[in-house]
Amino acid sequence: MTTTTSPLRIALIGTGFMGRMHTQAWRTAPRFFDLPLAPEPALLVGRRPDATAESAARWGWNEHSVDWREAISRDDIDAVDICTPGDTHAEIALAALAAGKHVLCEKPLANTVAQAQEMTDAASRASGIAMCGFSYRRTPALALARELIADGRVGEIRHVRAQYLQDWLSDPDSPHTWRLDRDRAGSGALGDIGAHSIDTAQWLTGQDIAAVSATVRTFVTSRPRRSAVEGLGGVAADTSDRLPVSVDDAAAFTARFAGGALGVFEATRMATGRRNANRIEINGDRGSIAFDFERMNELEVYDAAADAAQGFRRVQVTEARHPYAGAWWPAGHGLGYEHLFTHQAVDFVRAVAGEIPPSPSFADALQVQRVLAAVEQSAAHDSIFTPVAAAAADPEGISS
Ligand code: SOE
Repeated sequence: MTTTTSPLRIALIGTGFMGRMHTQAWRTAPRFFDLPLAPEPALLVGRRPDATAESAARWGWNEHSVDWREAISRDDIDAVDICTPGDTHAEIALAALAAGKHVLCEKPLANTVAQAQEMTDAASRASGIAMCGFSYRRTPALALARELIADGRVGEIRHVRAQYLQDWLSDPDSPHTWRLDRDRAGSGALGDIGAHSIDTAQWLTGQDIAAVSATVRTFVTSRPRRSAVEGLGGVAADTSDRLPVSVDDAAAFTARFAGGALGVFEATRMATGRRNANRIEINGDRGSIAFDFERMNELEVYDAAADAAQGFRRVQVTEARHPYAGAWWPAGHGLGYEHLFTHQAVDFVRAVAGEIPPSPSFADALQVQRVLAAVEQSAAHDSIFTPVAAAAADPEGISS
């Protein structure tokens, strides 16, 4: 293993799910991969002093703060890792890039196309690198799928079928969170998980989505205030103290890809029984690939030139020659969700060192943001809905 003394001093902003996940990634990456720089967990930034101090101590950060500007103003910070809600991404990233820091920003890049554009413009002028955290790009099976598609193994792509299904909001009394507030999160299932599908689809196919036709639904329009539900001592209290939900619970859209493929997308947090089913299937004229994150170590591959009776083959993507897998366990001993973030940290460090380009770049993430905006715009006009009764009564109207 290469030993290096050159540090990459990280400031991580945000102590929620993603802050915890990125922490483990920074700590694990140099222990399993040869890296050109040594990531150092230098500064953890949170909002609440006591909780931030406790997290910093528990997770092994050298210092902590409740002011993200400290991460920007200090000369002994090289990279800023943004794990906060979407409404703060632009301000923090713009300040960090202007100060010459490298930036890793959680997805979706921003809450609006205008913010994402400003961030992308700033990244193109900056001395540091800028990367967005679409973590599923670092799933070995999806990275293998990308290699197969680039090698022409599925041929000309005709269909992209992507579903991202979760169910953590299916109970109407599950508490309100910032993810249900449009001002903070930008959108709902669409931006939170649909954005992953959009990024994965464009990255796998090498084709941008050029047009969409969409619909979105909010099934539960208010949810109990978290503090009211938890009550004193964790006892369920008052579910009648409710806050409005201002984002979508589910989104569905069809898409035309620039290269001619037809896409069908669905993102929901209300699919009972589906915990984190991030699925994608791609069909081309020479074959297909299919993936479901609930079986993340497997890729289904179909080769149309082989005997059709063989059907799809299930490839265990755990061989040393598969992307990322060689750094871990013997073949057949699978990886988990956290490994995506370790791989992301590895690739970020390599990008900082100039070994590989940052992927996804802010420009890639801006393209995702444009698709999100197009979906919302289409849904607002309900453009795919042709009333069945009206069409039957006016067949001329259908063909015109
Ligand atoms: C919540 O829906 C969430 O944590 C997303 O925000 C992540 O991006 C996804 O990987 C898992 O689900």
